[in-house]
Amino acid sequence: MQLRGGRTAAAGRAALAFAVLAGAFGAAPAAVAAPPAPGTTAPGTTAPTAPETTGAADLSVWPRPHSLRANGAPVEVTDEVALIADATADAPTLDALRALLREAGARRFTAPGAQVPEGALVVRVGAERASGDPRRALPAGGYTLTTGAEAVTLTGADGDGLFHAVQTLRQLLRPDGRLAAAVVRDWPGTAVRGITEGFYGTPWTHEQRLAQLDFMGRTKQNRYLYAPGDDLHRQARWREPYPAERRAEFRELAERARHHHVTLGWAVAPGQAMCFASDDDLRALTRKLDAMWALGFRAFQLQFQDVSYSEWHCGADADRFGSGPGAAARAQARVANAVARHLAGRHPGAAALSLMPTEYYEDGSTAYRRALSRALDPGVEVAWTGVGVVPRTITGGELAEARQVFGHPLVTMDNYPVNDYAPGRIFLGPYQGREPAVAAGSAGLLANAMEQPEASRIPLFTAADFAWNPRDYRPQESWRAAIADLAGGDARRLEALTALAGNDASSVLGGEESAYLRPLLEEFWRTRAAPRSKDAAAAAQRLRAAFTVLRELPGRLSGTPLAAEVAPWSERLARYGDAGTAALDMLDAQHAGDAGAAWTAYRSLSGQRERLASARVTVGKGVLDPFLSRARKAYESWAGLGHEPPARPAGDRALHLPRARALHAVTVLTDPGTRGTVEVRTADRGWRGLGALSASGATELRAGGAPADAVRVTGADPARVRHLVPWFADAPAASLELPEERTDADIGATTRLTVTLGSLRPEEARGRLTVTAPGGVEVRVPKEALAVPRGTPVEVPVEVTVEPGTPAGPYDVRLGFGGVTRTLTVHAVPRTGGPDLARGGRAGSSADETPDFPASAANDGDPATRWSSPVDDDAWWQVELERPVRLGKVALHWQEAHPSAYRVEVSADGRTWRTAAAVRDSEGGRETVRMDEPDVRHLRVRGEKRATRYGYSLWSVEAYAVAD
Ligand SMILES: [Ca+2]
Repeated sequence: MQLRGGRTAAAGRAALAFAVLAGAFGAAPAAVAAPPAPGTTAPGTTAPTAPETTGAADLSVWPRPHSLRANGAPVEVTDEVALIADATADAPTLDALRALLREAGARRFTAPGAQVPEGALVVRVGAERASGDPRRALPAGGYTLTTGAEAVTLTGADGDGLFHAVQTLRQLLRPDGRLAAAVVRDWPGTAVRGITEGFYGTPWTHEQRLAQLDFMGRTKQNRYLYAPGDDLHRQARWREPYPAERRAEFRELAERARHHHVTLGWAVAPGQAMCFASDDDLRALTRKLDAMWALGFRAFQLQFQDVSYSEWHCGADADRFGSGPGAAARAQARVANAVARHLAGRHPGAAALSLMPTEYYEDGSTAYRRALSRALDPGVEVAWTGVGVVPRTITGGELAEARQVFGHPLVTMDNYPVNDYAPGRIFLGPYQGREPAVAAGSAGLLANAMEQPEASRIPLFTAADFAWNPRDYRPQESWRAAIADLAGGDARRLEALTALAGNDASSVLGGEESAYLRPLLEEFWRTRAAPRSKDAAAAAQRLRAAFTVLRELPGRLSGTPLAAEVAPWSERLARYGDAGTAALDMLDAQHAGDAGAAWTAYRSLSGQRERLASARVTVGKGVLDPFLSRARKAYESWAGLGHEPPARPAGDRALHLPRARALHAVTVLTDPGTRGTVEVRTADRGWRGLGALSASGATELRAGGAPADAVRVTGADPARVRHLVPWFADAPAASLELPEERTDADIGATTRLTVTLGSLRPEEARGRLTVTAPGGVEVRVPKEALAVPRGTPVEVPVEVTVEPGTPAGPYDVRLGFGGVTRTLTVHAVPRTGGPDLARGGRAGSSADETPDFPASAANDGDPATRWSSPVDDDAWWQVELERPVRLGKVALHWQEAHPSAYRVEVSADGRTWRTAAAVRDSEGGRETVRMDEPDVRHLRVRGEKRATRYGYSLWSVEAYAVAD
């Protein structure tokens, strides 16, 4: 599905060639309308959205059945089993059933016609008895299955249905060998459902294709469209027969497909080497299709994605069809119609032919689409991919519109999880974002697979689940089941696959990357402020376990076919697991005060991150690297690297201070094993030794607070001295940060904010958060002494209450901790209330961008309308209120086009204005501006500077009076 501009011969049209391929599809959408289960209404119309799974919580069947309920005690499979089958079930279905019963303990089967022994389990297999009411009949592929009371009964609408029944029965087999007792009534919600092998890249091997058919049988899929992007025998060299070896493989593939009730489809893209008007070329094409039929293909698709509208491959085409999109459509229709007639005459059992049009992903009606709709025979199906090549969502409305535009049944060829357009990515998230109507309204639904066949099974399993039962589809549950299916019952592999899929889950369809890790990481950081707590230990333990799974990923997957195809991703995740573990070791060592171990882990982490930077594949984007970065920053803060003065470029390793300062401690980080001495220079005694370097590489020496003007390391190779960090005793021991320097606070109410404390010394900072507040303002902070770990900021809640009766205006509150103080300016403002006064006012503006965005749209109460100004820094919007008010609050909702600076002006008469508030550094969005302005009849929002290249745009402006 790659965008491969340089590789196609098409010159005229932008050469978008996508290997998005569909097969031909037999049943019309009406054929999948579900019958009512006994006692319920028709699921297609008013069925409940949840499946009927009464008492069946422990029954796990995928794809999710339309109706499933528990039926009492499990069924023992006896030594001898009487298997009574009519002619509906084919040999592979019965073989699969016998194998399953043997696995459950059956040793022999009662011979046909012989007496059934007393107590033997009876298994009946046959066609559903015709019902008098056709609405109660199962659709094609439907089945019922009853296990319980010493009997197992499988009925099918047809042979496909019985095959599906056996797939369900297999999932009722319990670990103890008994069969869970259940009553199932089930049918496919999409008549044709399956996969496309259509990616550019190394096509799957024959063995991989066979295994994929096994998977498809298990998951009740019934269409495999063969359409590899790199198979020339279905593209430029379509006239040539496949080599004998390939033909033999196809025969075997077709045999396996029949075994699994899968229809094998073949897609051909002849457009780059064909004269559309030529009868000879048409005959060559039908000869090739006959040859593919003989090999066992039963469905065909013609692909014209890469056809040029301005270039023909023979003069006859130009004479016959002309040029342009309509001509291309007529030429394609001629070929498709001839092929469809040939198939109908020669191979009446063939599935309906489908055509992949040149405009397969566009929106709406076009000249090409109209011409194709008119010229194409009614029975030919048209393929599309939704609106967009890889659409985030496909809605029933979009499908209905496309079906109307094309005028033919639509085959939805979904470009998920195909990854050939996204180097370095595998898409392992669940299928999602497609409305159930897309399945029900398509003649077929095919998911385009990735180059990695085994890994593809995670998303393909979920797509099969959706196609089978779209209304009850739950992506996350289906996804977990898909991963479990691939793990095949191995718990360690399941854990590994969950991690692999979890860190490769995002795509155009949505899906959150590393969703399982995010809460672990959040909890880890949240609990770190109290590192010795039980919560912190548990959070760290959980995160370490998750990193261990990542480290062990390649090992845990080894020995599976999956291991090789996902090796680049699993190895990269293993490296992240190593790096994550090093990060945890580092943070642990910090808590333990082990500077040497922390420094060693930091170096190790740095090396691992350098190796991670060079990889070509992407995993855990937005989660794993940010964690490592944050851990790294935490160490650098802990070790003081954030305030390390710059080193001199060469020579001795020394630090000269601009003036003598009281020195609290010195941290020196060197390559481990470096020998040397740390010295400080004092005014009275000159250089004196502070201590020897630690062999660990991390040396932390207390300096006693004596004034020093230089620090150096002697006796060591300067290149091995990595960091030289002084900690001063004449600066505050802690930091105190306010969220903002000022805050509005309602008079008579309490305002809550959070301050952040940090230690600026190589040790814990302890003390009380102190407050000095003026009269009328009460500030509450934690009473107890606070301990702020070295290198770990701690957030502390602060409550500010402005007492009733306090005059409006600014009040300075001083907060102190560890020798540092900060001033918080509390703007006491009167409380506001009552209705939005702007709502009833008359709006005006300096100018409106267009009549579609009038000034009145900013006070119309409609959140979807907005005022927009021309591009002008000084543009303004205003409103005349119904009567004068004492204005207390203006609430603005800016669109993306907002000012970076503006003023709120007020006026009593609309002529003389005064500034009520000036806003600097506006970030747009929703902003509240407080004031206390009497006698306001007119209110104006006046821009000063635009934040974007557009004008200003306001969704709404609200005005509130001061409350009494
Ligand atoms: Ca509005």
